[in-house]
This record gives sequence, structure tokens and C-alpha cells, in this order.
Amino acid sequence: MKEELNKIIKSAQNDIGQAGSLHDLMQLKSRYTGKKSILNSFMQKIGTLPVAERPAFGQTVNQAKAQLAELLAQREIEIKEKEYESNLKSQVIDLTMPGRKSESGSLHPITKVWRGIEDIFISLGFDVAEGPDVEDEFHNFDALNTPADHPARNLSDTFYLEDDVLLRTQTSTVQVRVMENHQPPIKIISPGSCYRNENDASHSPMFHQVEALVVDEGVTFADLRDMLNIFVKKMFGEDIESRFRPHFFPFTEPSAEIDIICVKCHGKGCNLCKGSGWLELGGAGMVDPNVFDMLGIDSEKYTGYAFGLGMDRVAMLKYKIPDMRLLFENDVRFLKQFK
Ligand code: 2NL
Repeated sequence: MKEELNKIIKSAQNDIGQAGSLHDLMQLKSRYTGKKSILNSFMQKIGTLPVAERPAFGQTVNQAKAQLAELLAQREIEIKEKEYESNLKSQVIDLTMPGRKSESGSLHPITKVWRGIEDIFISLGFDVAEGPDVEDEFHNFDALNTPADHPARNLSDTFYLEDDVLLRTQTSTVQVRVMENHQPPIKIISPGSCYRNENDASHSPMFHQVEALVVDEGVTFADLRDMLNIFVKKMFGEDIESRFRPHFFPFTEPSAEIDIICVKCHGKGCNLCKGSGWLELGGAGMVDPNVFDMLGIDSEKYTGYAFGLGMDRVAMLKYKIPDMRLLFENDVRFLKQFK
């Protein structure tokens, strides 16, 4: 048996020395020293020896096992070193090669306008308020004095998700939520995404609006007119005048639409302003006392003004973008121009 054992150790030494890969080595490891290995089978045969020879033979087998384990470990290090060397040789990196050009992104024009508008109103003492895009009819319509039979509540303009669950059509919803929870003085803007079922060169089903709301004792239409004038000049330039045209909104009385002098022709008349010299920017008015009454604000004590502007429209005017759909297609050839 001893002779047999020596033979096996010799052949194991030989095999291990010739193993060329880690995979080969693992196979040898299990063949010679694993649970079902040849060496283990010797241990099992120990019982066939005379009792006196058993301890010495057991020791010999264990020594052989230890010796092979040592050889395997050594060979593993050798193979790993060899693989590392050959990897270094095959994966040569040319440090003199020019790098690949990586394109950097840029802020979306609407993001720029959004941030610019926030900066202007913050500098004028406004807080920025946000709220959910998914709303109910109370916050989107009822609280804004928009009765159930008003055309704006038509199913075809408003995206309803379920009965009494809809995508907000304007960010007034946020201001309604602020008035529900706070007493005046209130001086906030609410920028955000809004949704209406319309889609053409000047309307997108998802668009961006900013509304402003100021409520306090003694707030007047003159304050509204003044604030809008300040905003327009900060946003579009000192030479850009604005004007109010009488209008109707259910939530304000009196109401007006806001125009600015055409940013392209400065009032002479061109294709952008369709010859009129003016561009429509949004709407404004004094908050209807009915709105205050519904939200627990004393309409005898307080007055307020509100206005709403389309931020996409502001971006189109500021950057001379002819079609609103360009803002939402995310064509890099378009977006690249706003670096
Ligand atoms: C437009 C018109 C407007 C308001 C929005 C408002 C909000 C409250 C109460 C009263 Cl909580 N009014 N918002 C008022 C007038 C006009 O937006 O054309 N927006 C793009």
C-alpha cells in the first residue's frame, strides 16, 4: 500500500506541475485531496492493515495530503502570476491615443425660464409653493368659482383619471391649498406642470404655468398692474412695455389679459405678433370674493390679486422658438442650442 501511495504522490506532483490553468488545478485538487479523492480512499482502506501499522500509515497519508495541498497552493500563485503577466501583455493601453469626445448636456430652455422666473419673484418677496399634479374637482374648479356647467370643466379639455380625480389644468390648485391652510398675508408663486387636452403648434397637452397670488389688507388692482410691469421688464428687458385688456375669468373680478410689446418687432408689427405689435402673455385679475369665502378667508377684510403665465410661451418668446412641440420632442439638435 505504501508503494501505491508513493506512486500516486509522484503522479500528483507531476500533474500539479503541469497544470496550465486555474480550472485544471481545481480539478486536480478535487481528484487528489477532495472528499472523494484517491488519498481519502486510502484512509478508508486503513482498516485492512495490521493494527500495529495503522497509526504510522495514517500519518503518512496525512503528510501526503498536506504536501499536496502546499504544492497546489504554490502552483495556484504561479498560474495567477502568469495570467496577470499575459493579460498585461495582451491588453496594452496606448496612453498617447486621443480621448473620445464626450458631449455635455445643458439645461432645458423651460428649466432656464422656470428658474429665472423663480429668481425674479423671490427677489420681489414671493415664496415658491408646489403641490400635486393629480387633483380633485374641488381644488381645480369648485374652489376657483368655476361652476359645474362651466365649459372649462368639459371632459374634452380636462384629463380625468377617475370620477373626481383629474390632472390639474392650472397651478391655481396649489394656491387654493395654501389659502385653505394659511391666513393672509400670502405672497406666493406656484410654478409647475399642467395638463389640458389640446395639441398644436402653440398648445401642448402637458405645459408649464406659473401663477402668482398676493392676499392682504388693502391689495389693489394698481398693485397688480405694478407688479406685472416690474416682472415683464426684469424678464424681457427694460424696453418691453405691457398692457391689460379687459377679459373674464370665473376666479377673478375684474379680470384682464396681459400683453407685452412684441419682442421681435418692438411694436411695429411682424409675423410673430401677426401685425398687431403685441403678444399675449397670460391672464390676471383681483381674486373673486367667492373664492375667499369658500376657503375661509375673510373677504370683507382682505383683497388679493392673481395672475397666470404660460412658462412655455415665455420660453418661446425669449428664445424665439416657433413651435411649442419643439420644446417636448427632446431632439438634441434643438436642445444643443441652449448651452
Ligand atoms: C392664464 C390665466 C389666471 C389666475 C390665473 C387665480 C388663482 C387663484 C384665485 C384667482 Cl387661487 N385667480 N389665478 C387668475 C387670473 C388668471 O391665469 O391665462 N394663465 C395662463
